[in-house]
Amino acid sequence: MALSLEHVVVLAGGVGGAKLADGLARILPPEKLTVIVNTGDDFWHYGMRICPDLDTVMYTLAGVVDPANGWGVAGDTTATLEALKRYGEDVWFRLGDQDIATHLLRSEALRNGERLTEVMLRLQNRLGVLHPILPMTDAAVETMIDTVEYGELPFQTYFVRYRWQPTMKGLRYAGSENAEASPEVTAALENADAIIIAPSNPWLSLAPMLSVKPFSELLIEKHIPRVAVSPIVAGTAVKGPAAKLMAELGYDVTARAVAEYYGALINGFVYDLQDSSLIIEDKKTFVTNTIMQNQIDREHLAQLILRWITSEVWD
Ligand code: FO1
Repeated sequence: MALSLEHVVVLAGGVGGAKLADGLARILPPEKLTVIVNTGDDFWHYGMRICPDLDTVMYTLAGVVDPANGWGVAGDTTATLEALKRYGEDVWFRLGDQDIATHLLRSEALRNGERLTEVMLRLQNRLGVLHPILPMTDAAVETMIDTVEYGELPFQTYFVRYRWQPTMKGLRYAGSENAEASPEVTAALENADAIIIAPSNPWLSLAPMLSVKPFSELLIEKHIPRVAVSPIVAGTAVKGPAAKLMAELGYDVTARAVAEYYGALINGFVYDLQDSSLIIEDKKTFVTNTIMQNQIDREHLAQLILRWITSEVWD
C-alpha cells in the first residue's frame, strides 16, 4: 500500500538545503511541508542578528534570492557597505541594503523579547512564503571552528572572512548544551510521517541541529522514512567546504562516509548516479541524479524522492 505523506519535514542548511526545500515546496502544499533550518551560522554583526541559513531558505522560497550566490536578495545594492567603508570599516561580510531590512526587523523583534520562530514566521508571510520555515531552536547555538592557523573561529569568520581555507581541527556548537528545540519544531518532528535531510553539510548544517535536544532522540525513535540526500558527489562537494572538512577530520570523502556518519539517524539514503558503484549498508537506497542546476531539477529530484519514499515499506 503506498504511503500517503501528510507531514513531510525537511532539515536544511545552506544553499543546497534551500534548493531541495524549494523543490519540495513546489510540490507539497504548505500544510504538508515544514522546513527546519540550521541556525549555527547565526551571529551578531553591527548590532544586527544575521541568520544566513534562515534567510537563504526564506528568500529562495519567496523567489527573491540572488541566483548567483544562492544567498542575499537578487539585485540588491551595497550603498550601506560603501558608507561603512568610508568610515574605514573592513567590510568582509557583504550585506545588501534590502537584506539589511530583514536584519533590522529581526533584531528589533528579538530585542523586544520575541522568539526567533515568531519573527521569522511574520517576515516570511510578508514575503508570501506559506510553507513554515522554522529555526531549529530559539536559543543561540553558534558553530565554532577550531583551526590550525587561527585557533577557534566563529563560523562566519571561518567561512566568509577566511573563505573556509583554514585547516579544521575540530568544531563545537556553543550553547547547544542548554538549547532546546522550539515547541513548533518538536510538534513538527513528532507529527512527521517522513523526514528528509537535505544535501546540506552534515557537520555544519545538520550536526548543530542534532546537538539540540530532543532532535536526535526524535529522529531515532520514529519508525517512519528518515532519508538523507548526499551532499558529496563523486568525491567532491557540490558547493562549500564539505569535502575539504571531511578530509581534514579524517573521513573518506565519499557519499558512503556521509551515510555512515548519519548512522542510525536515517533508514534511507539518496545519492548520485556517479557514485552508483558505492555499497551503502543497512539502509534503503535510491540512486539518481542529485545535481540541482535549476528549478526543474529541484522539483524533479523532490518528486523522485517523494515517489521513492511512498513506494517503499519502512520499518
Ligand atoms: N557568503 C559569502 O561567502 N560571502 C559573503 O559576503 C556572504 C554574505 C552573506 C550575507 C547574508 C547572508 O544571509 C549570507 C551571506 N553569505 C555570504 C552566506 C553565508 O556565509 C552562509 O552562512 C553560507 O551560505 C553557508 O550557509
